[in-house]
Amino acid sequence: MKLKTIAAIMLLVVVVTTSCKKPPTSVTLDKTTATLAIGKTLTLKATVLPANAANKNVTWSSDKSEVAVVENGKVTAKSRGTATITVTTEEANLTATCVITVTETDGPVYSHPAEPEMILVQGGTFMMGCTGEQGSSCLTNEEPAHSVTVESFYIAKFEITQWQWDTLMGNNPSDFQKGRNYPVENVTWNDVQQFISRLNAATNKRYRLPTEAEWEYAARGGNRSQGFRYSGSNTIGDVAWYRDNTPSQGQDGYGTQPVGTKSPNELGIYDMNGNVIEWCGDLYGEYSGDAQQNPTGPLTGTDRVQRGGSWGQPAQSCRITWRLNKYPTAKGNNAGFRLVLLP
Ligand SMILES: [Ca+2]
Repeated sequence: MKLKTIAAIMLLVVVVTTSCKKPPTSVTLDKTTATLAIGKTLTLKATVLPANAANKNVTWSSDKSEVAVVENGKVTAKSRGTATITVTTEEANLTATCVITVTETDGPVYSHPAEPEMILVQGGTFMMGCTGEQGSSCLTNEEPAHSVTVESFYIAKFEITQWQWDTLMGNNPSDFQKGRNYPVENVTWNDVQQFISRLNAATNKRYRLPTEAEWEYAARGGNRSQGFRYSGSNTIGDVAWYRDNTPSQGQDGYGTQPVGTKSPNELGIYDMNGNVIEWCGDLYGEYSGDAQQNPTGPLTGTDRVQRGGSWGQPAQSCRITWRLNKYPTAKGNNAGFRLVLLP
């Protein structure tokens, strides 16, 4: 009788203990988005509930191991791009994810995958417009050269890509849809303002188009300028996709090229000349010879400025001082943009 009682109590204890072991009901990660420079690591923390779950074991995976790998929650950035890290509970198969944006270098803290990688351009004073390295190529709207001072700013290392546009806007207006790292094109100046509004709402930052002066200062290499005719070189083919090195219509490779596939300029900025011509924020106007501080263009007018030339244009139009004016409703498969952010 006594033994039977002990056995019954032991059985009860086993039953009670077993019934306390619950399956996981949720898993969460301490981060849902993160940005990492190549080679850097980040350890994600997974929380499995309830606290007394019988089995809290989890497994980790990356959907793009070429971009980021994960082992026991430790994420290592491998190459530029975006990867989704997923944690899965061993029991019940619950999941949580974190989107990792991998950048080439450290810079501002990015919180949205559509945010471009930025390069700091230290402020300074330069001669804007037709200066000596342009020889006799200048048109009248590049004259007179005049002294301009700009504050420090960040500028996107690359033209905004089709993937960045699609991630934020949910569409891809581009004519040349050949891959995620091709620049977005076929966007009007007004379309770009919508992209910027949405990006600023999502990030609580103040991205905008570069002023024409910021664009030219950055194209010239800022305070590291070596005085090149094109952005980063006197040999255009080293730094730019333009008419003479872009395959003809009907051939493979006609149109835009992936961003960042030519050499960068003195500041590490790519494709300032060629690939897509780039919208600037300013209204278009004639230059004056007066020295200016942080100019933002004329107060009145109709057209907006485009800079840098494109894959379809000759070397003459892919010089750092060449200017074009377009209606803000104009678009074409040679025109895109990059963004600026103040520190
Ligand atoms: Ca360009």
